[in-house]
Amino acid sequence: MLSSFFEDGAQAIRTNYYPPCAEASKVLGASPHSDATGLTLLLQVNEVEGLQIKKDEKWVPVKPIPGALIVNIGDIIEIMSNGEYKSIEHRVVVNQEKERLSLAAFHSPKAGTEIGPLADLVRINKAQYKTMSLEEFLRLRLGRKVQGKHMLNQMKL
Ligand SMILES: O=C(O)CCC(=O)C(=O)O
Repeated sequence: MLSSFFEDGAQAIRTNYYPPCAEASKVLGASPHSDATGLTLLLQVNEVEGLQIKKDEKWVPVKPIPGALIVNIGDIIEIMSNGEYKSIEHRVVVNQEKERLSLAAFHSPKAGTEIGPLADLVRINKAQYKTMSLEEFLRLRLGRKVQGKHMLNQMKL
């Protein structure tokens, strides 16, 4: 079962601060990427808009809702679910007048986990992704420029 890989897994928390920018239309706060995690929980702390998700090849803003957590599917869930659940590509735009704060909690499986389509799923459908250790997956990911879903696409068979 998918959840069992995340028992005793790791949680990493990052605070993001985006200062106001006079040239807001010319820059990005965060480049397009999907998270190299299982699930990410994200809080748009001071309720300033900025997060956008890619849907049908268009960037769609995610309006902050006070106190609401956004749940983003990461690449590890896409791979383990053999593509049944897709990781979400997202980016952050900045605001001309207002600063923005967000808090992201990234959840990964325990060390030593094999990252690949779950055995039960590949009995039904052909594996769509390569399998490698979590450590190798993270080494590959961290050694590359963040560029949309590029790294995940390279794991496709
Ligand atoms: O600031 C946000 O809303 C998103 C942050 C993000 O994508 C990240 O920390 O990886």
